[in-house]
Amino acid sequence: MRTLISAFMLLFVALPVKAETGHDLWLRKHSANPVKVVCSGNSATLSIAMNELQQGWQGETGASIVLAVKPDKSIKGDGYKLTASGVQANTELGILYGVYELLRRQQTGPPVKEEVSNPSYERRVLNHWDNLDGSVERGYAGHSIFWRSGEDSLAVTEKDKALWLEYARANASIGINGTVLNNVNASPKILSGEYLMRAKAIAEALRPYGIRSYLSVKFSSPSLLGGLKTSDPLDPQAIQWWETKAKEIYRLIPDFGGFLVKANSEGQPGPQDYGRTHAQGANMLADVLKPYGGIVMWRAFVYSSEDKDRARQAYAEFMPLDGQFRDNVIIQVKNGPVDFQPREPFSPLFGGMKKTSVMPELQITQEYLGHSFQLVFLAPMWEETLQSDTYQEGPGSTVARSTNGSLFPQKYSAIAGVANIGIDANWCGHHFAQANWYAFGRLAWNSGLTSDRIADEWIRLTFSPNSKERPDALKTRDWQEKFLIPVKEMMLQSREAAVNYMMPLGLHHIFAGTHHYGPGPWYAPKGTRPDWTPPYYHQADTSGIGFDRTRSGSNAVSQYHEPLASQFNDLKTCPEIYLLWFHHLPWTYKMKSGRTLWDELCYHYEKGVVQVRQFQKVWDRAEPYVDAQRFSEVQSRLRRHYRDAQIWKDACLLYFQQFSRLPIPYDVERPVNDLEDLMKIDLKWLHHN
Ligand code: GCW
Repeated sequence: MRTLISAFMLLFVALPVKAETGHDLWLRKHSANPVKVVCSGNSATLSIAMNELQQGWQGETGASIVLAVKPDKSIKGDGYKLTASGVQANTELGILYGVYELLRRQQTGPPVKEEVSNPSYERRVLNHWDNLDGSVERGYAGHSIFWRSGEDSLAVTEKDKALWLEYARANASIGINGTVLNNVNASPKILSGEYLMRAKAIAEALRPYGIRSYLSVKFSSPSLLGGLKTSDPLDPQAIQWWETKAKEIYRLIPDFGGFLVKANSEGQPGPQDYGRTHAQGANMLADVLKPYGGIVMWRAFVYSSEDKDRARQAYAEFMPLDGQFRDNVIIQVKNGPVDFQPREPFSPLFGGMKKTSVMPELQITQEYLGHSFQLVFLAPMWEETLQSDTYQEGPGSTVARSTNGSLFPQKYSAIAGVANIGIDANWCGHHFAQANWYAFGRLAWNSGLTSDRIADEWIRLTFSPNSKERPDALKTRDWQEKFLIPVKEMMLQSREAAVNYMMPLGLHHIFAGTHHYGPGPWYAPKGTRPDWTPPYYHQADTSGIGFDRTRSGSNAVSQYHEPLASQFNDLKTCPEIYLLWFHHLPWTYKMKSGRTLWDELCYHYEKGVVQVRQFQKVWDRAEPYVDAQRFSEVQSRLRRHYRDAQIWKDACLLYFQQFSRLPIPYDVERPVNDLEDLMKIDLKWLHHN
């Protein structure tokens, strides 16, 4: 008998977990228990809500759930109330969000009490940097899900529609309610009749899930597409061109959200080409969209090669315009003052403007954080930004509160994330990159969520064993101890690990070439704009390293409110994580640890590499709990991740050592690559990617 039992148990343990491509994201199918759903209305959105409950109910068999669209003062916007009997909301979309939360709770705990959940930001928008030929700028998960090249580029197929529905469902399940369908480096063609027809088809697929469509527009479209002599925002004909265009768009897409504009930035046209300000340009478009309830998300990502500090420029240019923007304009600001680096202090434009709505732009796609080759969970980075105190209205004026309408009345509040989505089977290239899409949605809904909670939910939803396939034990303690806890810990450490092996202690933008993947602190080909080369940012020489942004340097510190300005300015109080962002220091500068700056740098690079090596072990140990396909795909990427972390460390230490002229501490592992070789391959990184 005993042999029989052990043979039987062996069978269970050896049973392979069914291969998964990752396409189901955090919405993997589970066999549902029967449930009775009573709903107070009838619409496409409510049908989805009912259907989701019936397909996914994990609660008590035969339970009865009431979905009630009924006003309640404690519920705001598309928020919802969960009660013992079901979901209540002011809007149908609120019901749908409540249903997704209910189902999520059934899989992840904690149990549902009577509770209200309201969104932190009213507009929770993905930005797709998708080009009309199907390529995706800074996309690492295959081609666009919206656009393609070739003869059938504009035909809307059943396959397209099915994919857009899946995309809409995934977004709605985490509260995302808007999407910009094309790249901010916009082609004027997006506003042509044929492309608008395709946008209409996409908008129709997304609508029942509560996702509004938006478009990025090129400011010079009246001339480029309309053949007008000028696109001057004050020119009556140019204005009329936009008015006619808006009318056409709203006829096709009645709930169209509005425009996203990258103007006078990195070669894009803008109002300044006609001697007008950002406010004049944005307001013209805002007036055009106003009758339809549309908004303009106007980006503040501007910098010119003339200024000696790129980090100061967006603030310098936009602050004088505070108060001049219409109430349906929102200034869209990247989380840091430079450009989505592994770590930046928050942009001083948060907490700067008081009479203008400002929205954060986060980058979900890992342009500067290892593309889809490296496992980097970004929630800790976003949490760091959103919880940073701007001191705009005294202590407690976090970036989140200074942008979500809590500190000043704003007609609209919004947050954007640059999408990491493509047509790869698993949507995001790396299975763990799905967690970043998930985290963006969850934080946009509730900016107070912790990274720990988000990771916990995501792992349970994405990897928890299906009870039909695995014995119960694997679902509970064993699974939690051997899978959930170590994998979560790996995710939570992964961003700091990336900072360590790429750019510790406030270093930034030391990537090779234009691909922003591998290291290139040396990269400065003749004729390249200095602000597009790493030496501009690290300023390393024999006297030391770092960018002096103190009062005696570029004075970028003065753009922050007190006490931050003085804190960043003063070496004694500047947090070491931002040290070389704000200060240029000698190699022998003494750190809080008692080590020299040079030694401390070496230890950070070393630590990052060791952390990734450890991630490999965590994952290998997790093998029994993951299906073979996802296991081996992640395993193989972690191998590359480790090799590339090693390259980062060797490249940076050997390059900077030429200036520090100091030995690498002997308890740090020796570099295994030669600097000369690494410098030769820097451009080839491009071909790897
Ligand atoms: O980070 C930089 C990217 C560009 C991008 C730009 C922007 C869409 O390297 O590819 O262009 O930012 O945000 O506009």
